[in-house]
Amino acid sequence: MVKPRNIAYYILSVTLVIFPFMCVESHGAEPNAARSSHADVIESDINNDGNIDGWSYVNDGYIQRQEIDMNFDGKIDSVFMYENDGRVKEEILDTNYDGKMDNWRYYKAGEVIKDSIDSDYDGKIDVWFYIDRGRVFKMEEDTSGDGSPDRTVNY
Ligand SMILES: [Ca+2]
Ligand SMILES: [Ca+2]
Ligand SMILES: [Ca+2]
Ligand SMILES: [Ca+2]
Repeated sequence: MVKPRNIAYYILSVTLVIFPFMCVESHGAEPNAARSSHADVIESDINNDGNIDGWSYVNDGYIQRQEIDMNFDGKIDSVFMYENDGRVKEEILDTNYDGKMDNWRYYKAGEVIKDSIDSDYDGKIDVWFYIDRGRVFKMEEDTSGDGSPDRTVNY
């Protein structure tokens, strides 16, 4: 069972890993690339091993989507979608790096409002957290394994 306090850990872990990438990108990308007026992909080699591990999809000067191979195993494990103001809109993560996404986070005005997790990595979401201003107020859980929630906890 996933406990609510894990949320803080998840958010922290992502916040920590995303910043190095943003820094690398600002060094690696051409200065005008982010301001191009057409859809574009900026590739980044985050760990400088010669293999591309980050892709930023830019449209009309805005980064709309980033796909990152955080553990450099050749498989994308983190996808970030952005609002036009640069704030994250949605995150999709493969937290155990098994090649299957297992964590979907939705943001509103820069804050996570829903976190859907496949906690046993069987391909089906089994825990849903609902969050308001950093606080989990509801958890839903699929205890029967059919992919839809059958237990609700309000906090
Ligand atoms: Ca690399
Ligand atoms: Ca990976
Ligand atoms: Ca996974
Ligand atoms: Ca599951």
